[in-house]
Amino acid sequence: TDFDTFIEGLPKAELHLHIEGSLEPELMFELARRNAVAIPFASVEEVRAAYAFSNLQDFLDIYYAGADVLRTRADFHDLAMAYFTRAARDGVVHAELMFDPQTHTDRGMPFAEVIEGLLSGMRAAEAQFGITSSLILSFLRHLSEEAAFATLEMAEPWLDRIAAVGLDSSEVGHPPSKFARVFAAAREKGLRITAHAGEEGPPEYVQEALDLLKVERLDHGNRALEDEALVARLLSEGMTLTVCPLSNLKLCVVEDLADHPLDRMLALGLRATVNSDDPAYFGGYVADNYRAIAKARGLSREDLVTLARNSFTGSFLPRETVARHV
Ligand code: ES4
Ligand code: ZN
Repeated sequence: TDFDTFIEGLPKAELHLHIEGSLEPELMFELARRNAVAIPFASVEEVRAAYAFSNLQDFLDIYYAGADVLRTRADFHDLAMAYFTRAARDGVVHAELMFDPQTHTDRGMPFAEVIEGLLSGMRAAEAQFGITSSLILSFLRHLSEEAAFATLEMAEPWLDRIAAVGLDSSEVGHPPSKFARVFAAAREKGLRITAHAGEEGPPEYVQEALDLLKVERLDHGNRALEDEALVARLLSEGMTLTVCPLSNLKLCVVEDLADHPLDRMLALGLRATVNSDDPAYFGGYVADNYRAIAKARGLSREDLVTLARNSFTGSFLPRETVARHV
């Protein structure tokens, strides 16, 4: 329809995308064969059937298992290129890719292989599709502060090619306060700051992300809406929220997309954006997320333009580059 064409044609930035979460079952099988890695599935259909989650942890267990087929620099290049090829069709002109180095270094992969493969895919995507991109190194919050510090140290030779640090994985029981010192160290190295907060965790975790990690944007942030004073603070700080509608549905953060708070966020004046999170696992890329939420909540074209504009203003691009996009 016209509306779908409008969504796909809107130039947009993707700010919340776990590159490991873009591993489609087809590529998973190809890499399993290429690397002679056994996977517990007989077919692509069987893999897709296993993607039924009742919460974040359910998903994470299968997501970390899937990442085991990634073994070489070429695998990470191919993973990134597969994402960009798909994202180009959705009107993505800039993407800030989160990657989880610990998922790979803990399996014995050198940090260099992971990041050089991603950087090579990012260069190829800029040449082929004109999509610009940057990297967000995400710490796994279920692991220790010490492990996060070790990861930051591994990244040292590539700091000029990493835009920001993030915080992901199992939220409840792993509050931002656990990583306050690591984030302070990252900030001192000139890295930008984001963190997942308020996906499953309480509003207090969002507050900690602001006060202790000094986040410049908030990944998810849904549960911030439970605290009026916190909403007022997010408004006054002009905080960007990277919202992921299909992720929220698949991980049961919302029961139904019809209950999703995205338009409430926009009505409050919050700088919400729409993103795909882990598109291979949650059933859609960024335009699918725009389409699904627009239909479920009756968003107008004006709302979609606002969301796309917010994706640039909330990006870690330099001001003058943002100005060219908005
Ligand atoms: C994630 Cl949806 C989500 N939440 C937290 N951590 C993650 N890692 C990959 N996807
Ligand atoms: Zn996420």
